[in-house]
Amino acid sequence: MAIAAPQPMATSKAHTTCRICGSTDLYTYLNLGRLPLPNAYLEREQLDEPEFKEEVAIQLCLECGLSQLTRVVDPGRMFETYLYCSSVSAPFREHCAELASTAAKRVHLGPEDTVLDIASNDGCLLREFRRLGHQRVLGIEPAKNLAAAAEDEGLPTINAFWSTELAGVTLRKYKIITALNVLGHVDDLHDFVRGVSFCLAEDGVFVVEVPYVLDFLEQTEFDTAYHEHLTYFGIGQLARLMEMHGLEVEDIQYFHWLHGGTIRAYIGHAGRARTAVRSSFAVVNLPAYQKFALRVEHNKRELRSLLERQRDAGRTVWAYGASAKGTTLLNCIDANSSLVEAVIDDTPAKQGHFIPGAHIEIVGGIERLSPAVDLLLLLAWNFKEELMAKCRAADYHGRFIVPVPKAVIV
Ligand code: JHZ
Repeated sequence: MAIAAPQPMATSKAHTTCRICGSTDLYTYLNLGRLPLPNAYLEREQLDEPEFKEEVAIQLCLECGLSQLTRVVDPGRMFETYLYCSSVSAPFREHCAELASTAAKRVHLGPEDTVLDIASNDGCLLREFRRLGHQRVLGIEPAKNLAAAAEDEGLPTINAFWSTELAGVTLRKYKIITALNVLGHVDDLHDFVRGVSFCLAEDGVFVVEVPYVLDFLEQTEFDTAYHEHLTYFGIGQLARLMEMHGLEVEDIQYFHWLHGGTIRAYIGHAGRARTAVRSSFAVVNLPAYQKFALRVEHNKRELRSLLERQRDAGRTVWAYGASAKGTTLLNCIDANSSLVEAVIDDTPAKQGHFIPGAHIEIVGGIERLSPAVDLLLLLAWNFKEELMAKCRAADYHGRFIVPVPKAVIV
């Protein structure tokens, strides 16, 4: 099922108020410069064409402590075709299986109940609800290619961006609504959450997962800053957003290994839970943000010089995992194929394309890993155990460069 896309906005616009509390008291603490869109992988014929680039800078709300980008790129441009397939990563598939069973038990999901997944990607999570025997599932996914792939698999998917307006169209109450790695991508958070509040059954649960801003700062995960990630959440900011729409964070879980540190919130209609996580006033500690920015600059320089040393010593460096954060990382250190010759990625749709800005080719999956490679830069460092195990199984005897929290060879 397809629904008309929202009116396209100008290519990008400045964001000058806090996305949650509306304050104009904002302080920019990180500026990574003008970067290309992280998932806009290029065809060979596009390599000579000018590329769209925009500033990636993060500002802190001095009122409520929210971190957000200074500029918003047109979402149609970023998400209507999307090559990132959640199902490629085995650890993420397992995570979805656990989430489905935990959420189903929490609300005693019955055969008549429907599960709604917002930004359902290729159906990675809904597939797990089906496996548990819950037939009634519905995905909302703005990328045409991903919505079509899920539909082909028999997972009903509306090809649209989530909004209060869409919530009115779908006109149902859902016992479980899930939103994994999407809240941070949304410009109008209030519209998004209002729509959820409208569609959530009285005894239902809204399960949200977002990368955790504390890990972003403490682990210097600057590469996870890119145009898609408009907002960087802490628990207080998430709780405050929900409270503004009659919802309440009932429980929080933390997954240290997922995307560099992820929080999962179980949210219900306000007043239901015996204990709830309340938002509190943020203590904004500016020096901590300033030190983070200094560490970012230092780590970028260190990684660049580490790669230069390998090149000068005649060693061959490839990368593994054409992740969105890989695009940020490579562009932040001005890398091209003279520093990193090629990238491997097991996502068929990414293979044969080139990394935006850096123009390094994604040559294929793990089977393409050449025996001549001395070092592999892990651009998906969040899956380092999985990737290293795959390389060993493929008889790789070289070493690995882990770029975050600081560049090391292991
Ligand atoms: P991965 C994505 O970011 C995109 P990315 C998005 N914007 C978001 O919010 C975050 O996730 C949270 C490949 N791979 O998951 C698959 C293999 O080839 O770290 C991916 O291309 N083989 C929605 O893109 C990439 O690595 C494997 O065995 O930074 C991983 O990208 C595994 C495990 C991964 O997210």
